[in-house]
Amino acid sequence: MIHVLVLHGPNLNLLGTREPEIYGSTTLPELEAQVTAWASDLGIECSFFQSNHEGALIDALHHARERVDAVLINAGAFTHYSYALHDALVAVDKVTVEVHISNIHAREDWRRHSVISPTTDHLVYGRGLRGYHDGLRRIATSLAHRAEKVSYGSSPVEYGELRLPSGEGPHPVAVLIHGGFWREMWTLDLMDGLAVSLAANGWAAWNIEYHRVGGGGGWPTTLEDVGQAIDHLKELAGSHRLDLDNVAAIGHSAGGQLALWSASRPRLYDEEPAKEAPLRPQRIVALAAVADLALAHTKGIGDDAVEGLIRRSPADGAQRYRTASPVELVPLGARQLIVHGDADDLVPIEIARSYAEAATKAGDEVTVHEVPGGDHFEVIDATSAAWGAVIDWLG
Ligand code: CA2
Repeated sequence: MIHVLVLHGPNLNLLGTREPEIYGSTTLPELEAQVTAWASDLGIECSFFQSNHEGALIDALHHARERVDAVLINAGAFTHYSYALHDALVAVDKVTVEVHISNIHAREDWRRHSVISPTTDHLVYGRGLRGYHDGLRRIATSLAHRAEKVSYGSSPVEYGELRLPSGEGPHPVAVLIHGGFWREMWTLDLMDGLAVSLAANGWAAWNIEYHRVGGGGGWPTTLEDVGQAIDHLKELAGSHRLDLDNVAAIGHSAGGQLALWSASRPRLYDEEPAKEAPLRPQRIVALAAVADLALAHTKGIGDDAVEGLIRRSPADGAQRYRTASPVELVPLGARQLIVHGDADDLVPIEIARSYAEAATKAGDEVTVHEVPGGDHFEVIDATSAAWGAVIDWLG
């Protein structure tokens, strides 16, 4: 059993009583009950502490030092200026995930900056209360199987996390590409459960981050990052005994678009610098994927998320779709498994069905696995039957 201290900073005792448009209407005791339930599914036991006083939070951290395995902290407004909390987190030296309910990047300028982030292992923000669940999953998976963080480019977001299976290798490689409608607040932790499961099933899991919209991403940067991250496997193959003849890209939602795209890797624009032969995954798993950008755009999915990615101008809009939308790139020349819940209300299953039909017609070998009653996130739940079907297909 993993023990986690959940710390709530100033004013969070008021949760659910004011500003519901920002923080929701769940009270702190209700949140703690929900967190306890999520934790127990992840094999975690939580203790909770809330204070409006900086020193009391620091004392709680000191006290927890010998008693817990990890810390999940919403430091409230102390986040933005408490160097004392920063130092306490360094001293306690546990796996730590920082969580914020609201999108601190889309509010007052002073909320954008966290002085405790440099000490924490991961930051989750803007996901509402679900952020506490995702933070706990991050803790459970990083304690279950520590990942090696590897940069594939010069920007801080150009990195991936590599987990190797046991055994000598050479290991088949699964590239994991997270979703979140290409937007900045969604990060690679979404795929942590799948990464641990893949490594336990004999795969080297390369879970990648990339520039997202709001943080310098969008066409073509987001696509270039994914290409660069996959090509970086060539640098890692020798030292980590990777089998580059057996690479599968597994993407969820917007990451599904990126995974399908990676099998084709068309030139994005006329002046694109020539690169050595790109590494193209031989197999693709598209989970609840946005496989058709034009159709997704017409349906307005994710609050016009496609518009954010494509940043269309009348002159080059069509060209951008042609280079990025999987349905326009078929045949991809890779074997594909398309997994989609028929109750997905974020990316409707119709997108998967029409894409699979087009890819098959163009000559690709495509297997479709529909998940009865499955929603948008079931397909990235490592304990789901849908994920079991993916592991079987990978073989
Ligand atoms: O988004 C978050 O979770 C925050 O950490 C919450 C902090 C805020 O200072 C951070 O910038 C972001 C404070 C929460 C204030 O909580 C209230 C809750 C209900 C009513 C009034 C305040």
